[in-house]
Amino acid sequence: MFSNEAAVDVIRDVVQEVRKGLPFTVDAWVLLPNHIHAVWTLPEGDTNFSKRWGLIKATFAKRVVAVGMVTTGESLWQPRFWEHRIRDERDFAAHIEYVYINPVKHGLAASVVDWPWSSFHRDVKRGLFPANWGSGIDVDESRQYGEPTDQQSGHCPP
Ligand code: NI
Repeated sequence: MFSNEAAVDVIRDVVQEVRKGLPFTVDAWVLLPNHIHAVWTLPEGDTNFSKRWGLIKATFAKRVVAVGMVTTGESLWQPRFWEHRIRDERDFAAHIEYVYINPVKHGLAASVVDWPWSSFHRDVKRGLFPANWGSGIDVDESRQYGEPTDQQSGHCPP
């Protein structure tokens, strides 16, 4: 789905809209053809991650149908998501790095900077990462990051 440039614009708009009603900070996110990885910070005392994600999914589905990109919003999304609460600064940094290196891990880009649909570019502008970041960095495969399994991947229409 997110290999489609128009769909990328829609999801970006929808996230902005949802954030107006239910604030959260997008610390990092990456859009991949059949899944998304994101690190969010919710307001103090608010842990309602699922409500936000549900609203994003529902609004996105309605929107892409409305603009005629698809005929039905059903089955646009895998009916699962994986959620992990960040434990500390180190865990936070590890997850952000995992998000940014993901297109390389999935074989979709040769280097992190080559993947356009990532907040990595924003963070480079902010001086948080060098533009050439990611070469020589190994993903810790022993950790669980909620990647879709083979059976689940490809569920979304291309
Ligand atoms: Ni992934």
